[in-house]
Amino acid sequence: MPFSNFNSRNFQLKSEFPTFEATKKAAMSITKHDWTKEEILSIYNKPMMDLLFEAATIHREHHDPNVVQVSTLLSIKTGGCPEDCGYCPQAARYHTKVEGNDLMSVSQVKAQALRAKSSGSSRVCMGAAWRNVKDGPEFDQVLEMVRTINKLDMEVCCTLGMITENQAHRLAEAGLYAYNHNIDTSEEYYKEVISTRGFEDRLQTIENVRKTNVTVCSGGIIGMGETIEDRAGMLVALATLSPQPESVPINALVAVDGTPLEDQTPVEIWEMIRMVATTRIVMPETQVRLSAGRMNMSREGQAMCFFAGANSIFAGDKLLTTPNPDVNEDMKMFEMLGLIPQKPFVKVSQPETVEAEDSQYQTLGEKPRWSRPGHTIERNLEASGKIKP
Ligand code: SAM
Ligand code: DTB
Ligand code: SF4
Repeated sequence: MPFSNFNSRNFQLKSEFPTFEATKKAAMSITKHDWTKEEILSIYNKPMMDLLFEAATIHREHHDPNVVQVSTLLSIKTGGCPEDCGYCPQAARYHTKVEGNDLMSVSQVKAQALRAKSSGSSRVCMGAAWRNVKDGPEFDQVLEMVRTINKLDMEVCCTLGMITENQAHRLAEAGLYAYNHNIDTSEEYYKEVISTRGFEDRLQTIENVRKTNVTVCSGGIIGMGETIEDRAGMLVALATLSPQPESVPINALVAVDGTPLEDQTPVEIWEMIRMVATTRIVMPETQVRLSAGRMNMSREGQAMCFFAGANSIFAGDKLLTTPNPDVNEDMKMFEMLGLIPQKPFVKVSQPETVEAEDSQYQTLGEKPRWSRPGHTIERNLEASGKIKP
């Protein structure tokens, strides 16, 4: 194809895009919270060199570009999840190779956290394959894990599914630093991926976390068959939250055999770079996390993501159930790029831990009515074996 015919994103019409000054002004000092889909799309679709330059400039105004926060994931309760999230290897209904495990013990978690700390992580993120948290002995055990890791002077993050306001307060009291709850994609595309819970429930959980001092970590996944408009829609939903999430993970789908999305074509690194850069521009203060999917990214690709504003990663050779680059490989990459791991509690000070016996919040044994839309998603039904293709 001759270069003169190449205009897949209509790059020739420079006046269609907001000027750099306009983008910068929007992102400077007072964080803009009224982003529209059109504004975000016009940033996402900029010529790559303009996009990179603008994102990197904004990144440098708000962060040290050579510092990257390193977090270690720990799957404290693996597999057997009742939800039908089309991307997830831990959903019980799909035929994946994930082996389910009961909740880990506090001492196992402590040992893993110490290992993570010694390998340079400042944060531990504990994930449970739950739809929502239920009050009872298992939640009490998770609270004890939070207390234990906070006492190791590491940032503690949990991702346990939907939680009530009371549960958020109990986690905060235990010393939780962050709660991860991804909106995953746009509200419109969410219905094509998950039928067992609603987008509004995700927002409600984020709102519940916001009633405490726990910071919010919420992002999503690209490469699930969504359009660029959906990616922009997801960023609108996050960037118009006030305050914006302190951390936004951008995951590239890890297509796992047996899940409904097993055949999705991997996203191009350029799409990841565009998504990271756009996230950086619309949420200048947030920690943008280059999350799942790094196994398919070259060092050069990841370096471009850091240049475009990514300033945190998950380290360790496993995410929750899927592979992630080896710690030594990441260390070499940091060395080569001159990157420094961020110390804990730089952005928000260390929360205090209140012991269980001094708690002000009681177990309420609530039975919250999280929604269950239950609409039909053909590919989810096919993958769960209810309909044979
Ligand atoms: N069960 C809880 C929940 O759904 O909130 C917490 C664990 S869940 C595995 C955490 C997040 O991991 C999901 O919201 C999703 O964004 C991400 N995730 C899960 N499977 C993934 C995959 N195959 N590729 C990329 N990201 C994935
Ligand atoms: C997030 O956004 N990505 C992480 C963390 N938050 C919990 C999880 C990625 C999971 C990838 C699939 C797996 O390993 O099971
Ligand atoms: Fe369950 Fe979370 Fe996986 Fe959905 S993403 S199936 S809720 S573990």
